[in-house]
Amino acid sequence: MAHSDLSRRSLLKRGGAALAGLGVLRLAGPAHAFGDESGGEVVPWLDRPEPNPVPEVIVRQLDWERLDSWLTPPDQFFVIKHFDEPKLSERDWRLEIGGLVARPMTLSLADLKDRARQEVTFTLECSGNSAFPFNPGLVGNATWAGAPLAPLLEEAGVLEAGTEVVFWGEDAGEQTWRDEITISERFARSMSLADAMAEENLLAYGMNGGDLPNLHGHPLRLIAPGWYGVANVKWLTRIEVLDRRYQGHFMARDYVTIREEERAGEPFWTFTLVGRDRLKSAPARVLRRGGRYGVQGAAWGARIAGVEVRVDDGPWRPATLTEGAGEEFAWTFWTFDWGTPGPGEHAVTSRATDANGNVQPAPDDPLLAGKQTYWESNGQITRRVRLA
Ligand SMILES: Nc1nc2c(c(=O)[nH]1)N[C@H]1C(S)=C(S)[C@@H](COP(=O)(O)O)O[C@H]1N2
Ligand SMILES: [Mo]
Repeated sequence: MAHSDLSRRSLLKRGGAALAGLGVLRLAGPAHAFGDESGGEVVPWLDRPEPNPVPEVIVRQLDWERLDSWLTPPDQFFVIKHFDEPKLSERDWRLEIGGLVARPMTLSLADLKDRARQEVTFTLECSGNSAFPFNPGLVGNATWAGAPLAPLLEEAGVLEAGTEVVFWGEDAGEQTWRDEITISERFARSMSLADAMAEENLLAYGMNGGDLPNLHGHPLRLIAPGWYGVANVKWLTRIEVLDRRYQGHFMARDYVTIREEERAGEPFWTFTLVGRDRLKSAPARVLRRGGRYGVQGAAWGARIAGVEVRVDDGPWRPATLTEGAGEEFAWTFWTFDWGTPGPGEHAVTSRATDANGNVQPAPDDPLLAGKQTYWESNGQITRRVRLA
């Protein structure tokens, strides 16, 4: 028996999503990404990113001071890879859909491109972004194009026992478990069947109007809007339906948030999967135009209702939302009129509020202060600048 109620619901919703997708397609361009606050001279931050100690994992990062287009060009889009990247030939590559399905499938890239094409503009953030002084730029925004995942799972006919969907990459590397087992493990992540069936999930072969570049998962990756980067499996070759959680390295060891909480006056430790995006913002750069200063930045991780900026220990003052305001999955750019502050060194902090009234936490918020692992570091970001 198939999950027919899930199927019907996602069929109903899909038509609307496809239309909405057309509405959000924008062309990359340096023009007015931040409204009419654009232009002027960048005043560099005093705090410079530290040298990247893991260049084989963090291959590329966003340079905030150069941020001038709402869609991030692929050659400026951050790259994270845990293993050597595979080079897959489009001709020989196949996607398998198997496990607890009535009709296992093998699809070529042409098969996928023959299906209805759907687009979504989604800001991808690595959950480790800004956790260290060397990685402030693990975030980018792109319009992804591909075949929606839900109809494929419907066609494969997920059996009643199927509850979890695993996405396998072709890349693999050595992992040691319990100090005793050393094996070659493929990159893989899973999510619940209900999460996998979300109408916005894509088997993506396109990025910003072009093909998916190799470092971003060519020829096919999962795009799961609203989920941290790690869920968006690159170099996808197999989708498998299981009747239990998948517990590979990137589900059960890495990308697990360990947090100390206090319950009844006692320390209490929790271990949770790094899953959905968290509300976040960052000041991108300070601009001087004539004698006036402005701060530009971005906010993402939820539908953004507002952004405020604080200079030094001053009051929080509202910024103006510009490009992307109202988007569900893409970042919103904002701009803050700083006026004519005096010369000297200043600290600039931003905080975002989402459509449900949640506020981006301060770094000393208990939720963040008790966190022992570095993933999901969505605390407010402070940058320092010296004005002439
Ligand atoms: N197959 C595979 N998929 C992967 C990864 C990987 O190492 N291998 N890294 C994940 C992580 S942790 C992130 S943050 C994103 C980064 O996507 P990008 O390199 O396209 O920006 O890819 C995810 N998908
Ligand atoms: Mo990541």
